[in-house]
Amino acid sequence: MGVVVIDGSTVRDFVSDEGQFKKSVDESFASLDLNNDGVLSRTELRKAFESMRLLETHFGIDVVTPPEQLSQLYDSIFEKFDGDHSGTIDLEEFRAEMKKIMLAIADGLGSCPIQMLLEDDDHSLLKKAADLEASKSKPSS
Ligand SMILES: [Ca+2]
Repeated sequence: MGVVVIDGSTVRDFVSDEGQFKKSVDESFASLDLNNDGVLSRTELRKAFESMRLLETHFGIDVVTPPEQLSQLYDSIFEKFDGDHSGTIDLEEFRAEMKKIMLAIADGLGSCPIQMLLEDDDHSLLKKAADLEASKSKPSS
């Protein structure tokens, strides 16, 4: 485990680096598409958000949300992603919505840095954002 510090600009830089962001989002999509049919189902999306711990925790602080309310939340998230109401989420829909979510997180963070505790095997987008910033702040040779 390690601790990274990120703020709004960390996340914003990550999103605006289009090639890197697309690659990261595509990787997430592939890892979330459990049955490899090229789209995300309701269940797959829910698993995704559970693993990102975006809803259960508010930036590292555990918040207990009643299961019923959580289900409603996941439903409304799914509807948001599923722009054409096809009942599944394709890669384009996923890219577009992840971008919005990351920018919303950036807005929420503003210029107040937060510390995130990360597992070694953490592949979340916020972790990738932090990695990107870390790689940029190293002196280039
Ligand atoms: Ca699938």
